[in-house]
Amino acid sequence: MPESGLTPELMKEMYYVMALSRALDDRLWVLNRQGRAPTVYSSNGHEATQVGSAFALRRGEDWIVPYYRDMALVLAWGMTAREVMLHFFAKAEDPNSGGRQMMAHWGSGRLHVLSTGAVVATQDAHAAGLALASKILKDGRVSVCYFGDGSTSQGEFHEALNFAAVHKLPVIFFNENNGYAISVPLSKQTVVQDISARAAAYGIPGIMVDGSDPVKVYEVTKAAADRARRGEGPTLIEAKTYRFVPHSSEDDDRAYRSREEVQEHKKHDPVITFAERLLKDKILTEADKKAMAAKIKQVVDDATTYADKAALPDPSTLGQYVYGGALA
Ligand SMILES: Cc1ncc(C[n+]2csc(CCOP(=O)(O)OP(=O)(O)O)c2C)c(N)n1
Repeated sequence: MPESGLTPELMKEMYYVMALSRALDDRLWVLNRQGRAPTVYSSNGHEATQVGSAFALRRGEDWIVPYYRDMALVLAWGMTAREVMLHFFAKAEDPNSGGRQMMAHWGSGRLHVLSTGAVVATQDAHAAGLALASKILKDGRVSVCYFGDGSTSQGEFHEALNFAAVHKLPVIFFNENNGYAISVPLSKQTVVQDISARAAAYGIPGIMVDGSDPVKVYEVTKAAADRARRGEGPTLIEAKTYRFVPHSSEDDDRAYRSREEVQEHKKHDPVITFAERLLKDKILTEADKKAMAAKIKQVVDDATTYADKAALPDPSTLGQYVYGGALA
């Protein structure tokens, strides 16, 4: 067992969440193409990055500040498949926003998921603010915000890192670097190709990690969370990852990246490679894997049927939750 405390049981659970997220994601694309679900934003390809980091934190107790790419993250954090589907169908029972927010804009008071802002990088400043509150309240919580590589060109990214570093706030800035901001490659965003290098400008650690390996992601996140809880301040983590599908269901990625490039990355598909590793290490058996796949199919079917049949928000409630009235 690694020093970080990652047990075989937890690794199995990690794999289950990664595979569940992928299956839900696949279903969402089908529903979208059938005209039944609006826009899909995928965590497809980012599962190891998101699940590995979530498992290293106090799930449901610390704060996460996600962005639209983070379905596997919120599933690992405790959101159910039904809740995810209710959100994508914009139903009244959706715990994220009661069907009011854009698709994949997560939020849960119950689980300590800060409501997602659609303007990229604003979540970095929100996370610094949450961490300032934790420091004042001495509640021992760490705030972790997640964001793409493109968003680091925004001023808020730099402002948040600087403020958090100056005040030694218990926050982790977690970059999911998939090399693109929709059609814009990282090389057109910045000449510095490693986002983690930017940490030096703010005097905080910048850690780069292979985002296709959930165990490595777990370990660096755990170290950053321990450092934050010791009062030593923020860490910038950069997980190198890749999205296997277009930016969203409204995008056609054939316009800006070759099929060969996508296929090359798929050789390191984290859902497949992690299963292979667990089988090789005898943490998972073929029978376990088969049983998990059957359970996942049943969970995804149940979530789809449940959300499909659920009621739409009552138009008379339109003004609720705009400036107050916490959701679940
Ligand atoms: C300030 C701002 N500019 C533009 C947009 C439109 N937009 C939404 S997602 C996105 C791409 C962001 O890419 P990146 O941060 O790399 O994350 P990824 O989607 O690749 O995970 C853009 C430009 C926005 N939401 N906010």
